[in-house]
Amino acid sequence: GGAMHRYARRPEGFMLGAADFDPETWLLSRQPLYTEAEHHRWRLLFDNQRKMLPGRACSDFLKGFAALEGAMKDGIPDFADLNAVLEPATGWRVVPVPELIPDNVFFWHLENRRFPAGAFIRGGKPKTLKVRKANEGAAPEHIAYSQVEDDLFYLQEPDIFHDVFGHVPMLMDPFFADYIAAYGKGGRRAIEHNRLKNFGAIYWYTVEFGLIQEAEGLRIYGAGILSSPDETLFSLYSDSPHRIALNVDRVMRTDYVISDFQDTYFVIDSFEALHKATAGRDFGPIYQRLPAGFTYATTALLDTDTVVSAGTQEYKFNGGKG
Ligand code: HBI
Ligand code: FE
Repeated sequence: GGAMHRYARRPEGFMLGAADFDPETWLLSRQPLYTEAEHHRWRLLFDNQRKMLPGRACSDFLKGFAALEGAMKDGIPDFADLNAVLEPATGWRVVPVPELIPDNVFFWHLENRRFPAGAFIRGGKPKTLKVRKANEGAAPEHIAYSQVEDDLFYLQEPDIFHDVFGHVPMLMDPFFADYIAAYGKGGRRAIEHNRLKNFGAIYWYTVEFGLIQEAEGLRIYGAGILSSPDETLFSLYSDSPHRIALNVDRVMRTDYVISDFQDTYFVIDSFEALHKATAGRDFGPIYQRLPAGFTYATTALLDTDTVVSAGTQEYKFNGGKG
């Protein structure tokens, strides 16, 4: 069927048979055997991104990362090793899927504390490594921001590096673990109300691209940022994007950028507050009032926004991808 066709499309590593894929749950019964080249690609990504974390990732990410690092540093992780650490901490497990899975299946796994992680690793060449080296230790105003297609460090779609390095450390945090499970539960209702796009924007601007204000300064918790060295710098240091205090109702009305740096980042004060703002809240009445689709552009600043820093939008107006 269609699913098997998509599954068979993966070039490397997927030497599994049809019996290893469940079309109901979209789960692979096991991870594929990875080639040495794939393990090498992981180590390249891992060693580079690990150096980006101190002073930039939020304290809860660093705590979760420290607990998991032993299972992640020597190549593509075995999910059994990750789960041996993760499951006792928050009841979550990482489970392998062949690629992007349908929304309803994705939400159902989250609700049941299973994080579906792409079992494949991205391709591409590390061709902007030179630019990245020059950026290391450079003052914020001298950092070169660019996104290059076919770059190993540029995320094309959620692969194992994004899903595991970016998402799993935060699942070690009890409040955040509850937040994502609650998000999965809310997904079903969003689909029933035909407001999935609006609901998806919450995930996008928190789980994927969220910033948090800590006592020491602005820090990152979003997995989309923390699995990208370039956006790690851009999100914290660039003058271009807006940084706005998170307001869930506002976020649900806001468009987002899929394949380049964000034009706006939303900032939270704590994961407890984030959990409170969403969990247990009945979005039904809000959905009734929400227009289908988005009201606000990615670059919008509203009178009602609590602005952390207003951006120049220079990156956007220069055409984005460098
Ligand atoms: N599938 N594997 C995978 N990973 C995701 O992040 C994902 C998905 N399917 C749907 C989906 N995300 C969206 O529903 C959410 O981003 C809102
Ligand atoms: Fe993600």
